[in-house]
Amino acid sequence: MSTEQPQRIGQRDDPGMPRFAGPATFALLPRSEDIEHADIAVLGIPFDAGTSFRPGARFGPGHIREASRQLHPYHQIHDVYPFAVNQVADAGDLGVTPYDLAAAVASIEAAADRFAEAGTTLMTLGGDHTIALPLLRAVARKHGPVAVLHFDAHLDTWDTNFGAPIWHGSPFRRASEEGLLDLARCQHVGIRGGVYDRSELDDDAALGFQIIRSEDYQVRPVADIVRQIRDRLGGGPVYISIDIDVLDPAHAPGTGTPEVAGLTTRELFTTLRGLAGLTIVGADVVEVLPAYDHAALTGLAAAHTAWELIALMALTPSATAGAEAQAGPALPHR
Ligand SMILES: [Mn+2]
Repeated sequence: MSTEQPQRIGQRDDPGMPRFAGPATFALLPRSEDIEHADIAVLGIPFDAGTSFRPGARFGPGHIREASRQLHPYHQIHDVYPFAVNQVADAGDLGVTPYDLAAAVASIEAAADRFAEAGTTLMTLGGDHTIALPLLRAVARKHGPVAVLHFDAHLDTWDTNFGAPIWHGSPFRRASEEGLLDLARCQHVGIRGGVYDRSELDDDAALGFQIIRSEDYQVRPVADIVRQIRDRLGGGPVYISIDIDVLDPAHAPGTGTPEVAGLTTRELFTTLRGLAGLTIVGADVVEVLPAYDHAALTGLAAAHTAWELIALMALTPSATAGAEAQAGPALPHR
């Protein structure tokens, strides 16, 4: 255990600039070029060429950043200052071609490799769900096969669509086939709608996933669901992928393939808050479409979801946790 902790640079602290003004980095955190090293980088991937229904997730990262201005430094449920435990920075958007899906996926994978080599964990803002595949390739290259905790209305273990093997409905099938996943430890949460045939559920199980349906939240206590998830994930590395359409359209209307009868933001957050202590090696929040959003509901849900994930990363055993997790914020904030 090291006793010397580097000084973290936290959220913007300018008494002359209210939080609703000025450039919207994620949570008003420093840009990655303004710091020496990021333990966690918030990276936007404005890519939606893999979408099957409504397009527009390419505009998700900017929308989520705008909605993240009200994020504060202290997490009152976990009693932790996430930006003091880890140096978190906004790495901006990754420039990827909108015209060549294979090239885009390759450049996402290469970028994710660079972050992994630098010892930076990615908190990615999508973008459509296709991006989970190249992100998982990089994570598995570093950590070996990982558990995926996948919040979504849909399985996303489908095969091809219009003959295309890589699209936003297939990332976890491809990841499973490529050996990126620990097949005994993957978990869907919030599944409903969008199944063509019962055989898809058999395929999904063979690909390594267990299902907790949206319906479960109506009939089971959340604490019981959390226990099941923790039992499934065990102690190894976990990648958390959150399709914002896991939420009911009442809570997240701005998304590509909305499905009714979904989770509330409170159910999602209570579930996430039950996951302290997992070894989280990467995460994404995807499928935010500002063009279909109202009153920034979806942007707010996504921004705060990303913050919940960053808070969980502060409680990851391998983080530079311990004393500093309970200490005050590294810098003044407002
Ligand atoms: Mn999805």
